[in-house]
Amino acid sequence: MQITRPALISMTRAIACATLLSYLLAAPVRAEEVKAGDLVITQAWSRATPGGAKIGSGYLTIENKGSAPDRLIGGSADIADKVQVHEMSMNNGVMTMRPLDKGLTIDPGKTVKLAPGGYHLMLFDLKSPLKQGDKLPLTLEFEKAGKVKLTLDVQGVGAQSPADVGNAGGHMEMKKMPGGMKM
Ligand SMILES: [Cu+2]
Repeated sequence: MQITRPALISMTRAIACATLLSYLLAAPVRAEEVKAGDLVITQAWSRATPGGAKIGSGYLTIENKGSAPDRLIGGSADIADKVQVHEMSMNNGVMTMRPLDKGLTIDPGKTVKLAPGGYHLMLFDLKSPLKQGDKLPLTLEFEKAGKVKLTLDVQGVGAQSPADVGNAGGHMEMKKMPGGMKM
C-alpha cells in the first residue's frame, strides 16, 4: 500500500488494520501463489499414498497472463525418480491415462487445472510414502517460463481438492529458480 498523504496515515492505517483483520478472520484457506514469468500457479497439492504405493500424483492450477502460449513439459522431485505430465480420460467406460509427450499447453489468457480425473502430475518410484500434512518440494519445467519451484500440500488419501486441507495458512516457500537449477 502506498501512502502519499501524511494526514491520512492514521485513518488509512486503521482501515488497513480492520481490513486485514476481517480478511484474516473470514479468509478460508488461501493457496500460495507462485509467479513465473507470465504464469501464476496456485492450489498445488497432492494426495497421501497408501502403504507401499510407489506412485504419487500432483495437482495444480496454472494461469497464463501473458500473450503467448507456454507448455508444461515435465518436472522433477527429490522424492521421486521421475515426474511426468499425464492426462486421464474415460475410454469406453475405462479410465486410462497417458503421458503428454509434447507437454500441456497453457494458452494466453487461459487457466489450466490439473485435478483428479483429468490432467495431473505423476510421480514415479517414490522413495518414501507421501503423508498427509507433508509439504512436498517439486520443480516444474515449462518451455518458456523454465524451471519453477513449488511445494505440494499433501492431503488425505481420498482428497478430491486442495480445499480438503486440514491446517490452514501454512507459509510455503515457493520461488522461481532464476536461471538453471542449483541443488
Ligand atoms: Cu498418471
